Amino acid sequence: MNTILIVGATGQIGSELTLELRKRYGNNHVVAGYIKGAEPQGELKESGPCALTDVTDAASLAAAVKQYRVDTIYNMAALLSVVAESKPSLAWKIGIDGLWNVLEVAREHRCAVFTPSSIGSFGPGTPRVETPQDTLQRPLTMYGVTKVTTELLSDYYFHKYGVDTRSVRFPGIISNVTPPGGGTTDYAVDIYYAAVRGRRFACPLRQGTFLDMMYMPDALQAAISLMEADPSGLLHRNAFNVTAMSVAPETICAAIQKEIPAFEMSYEVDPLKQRIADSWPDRLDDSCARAQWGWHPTYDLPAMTTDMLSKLKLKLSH
Ligand code: VAH
Repeated sequence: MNTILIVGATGQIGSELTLELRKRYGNNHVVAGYIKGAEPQGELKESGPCALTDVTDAASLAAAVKQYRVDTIYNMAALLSVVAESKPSLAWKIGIDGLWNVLEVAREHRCAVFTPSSIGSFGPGTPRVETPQDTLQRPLTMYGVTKVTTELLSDYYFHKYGVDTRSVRFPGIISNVTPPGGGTTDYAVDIYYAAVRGRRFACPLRQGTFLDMMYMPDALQAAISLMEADPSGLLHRNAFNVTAMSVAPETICAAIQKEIPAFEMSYEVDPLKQRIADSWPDRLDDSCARAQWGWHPTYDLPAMTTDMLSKLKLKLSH
């Protein structure tokens, strides 16, 4: 077996994905790609090889692929939805010019490529409940525009050049390890930190704002399972709907209060986050992922809440 390169290995998903892949494939088979100013630290740095790979610099990608005989690239470099609205040009540069570089290197060096899409690839015209695998995608955000383009460009490289590209539409991802990185769904992480710190939480999304969410262990499992799947069963490739739960601020709050009855929440709506969230679906239909490569989540809201609270209590105690 050759080697896996994670581009953006110090990001919210990339940092945990790198460690999980090292556990499964062996430390020396998984290279943590990073950019200047975001060097790997601690276990990420000590546990395996690291390489300077800027997704906007094709030569740095090609050098790492050649040096480590990479045959699979997880391209995790992106600006998230809220940040991308303030830096649309940079979001396109990283998300699409960067993807072009990754796909070209993959074409030349025969690498498989995973590049996540998102529920952000849908827009207000998309059916909100049981959102189909194949449906209208007219997002209103630059983040969404980069994600629809990611899906189309990744499919193009598969059909035209045979590059083994695969992708999922991630929902909001909740982690007890890495802090959120400037997204619309960041509140679903911040609320747990507030609860463990004994603080009242001011929620930036309105009551009744349902969004798909997933606990990080399930997100890692989804990416790795898809990349390990038998390609002959993949009728879709870029990108599979995947979800674990559909939650709103009040349902997360109620789940937390079952374990911390004193926890309180108020609402201080952030207009930009609310506008973005209102353009995204309430609940995806992920039956194609379940049928074509055996996707199934492990954590529902109660299980995630119990694990988040216990892990954060430990983390914040020292
Ligand atoms: C965001 N957490 O809010 C990311 C994610 C589906 C949400 O893409 O931008």
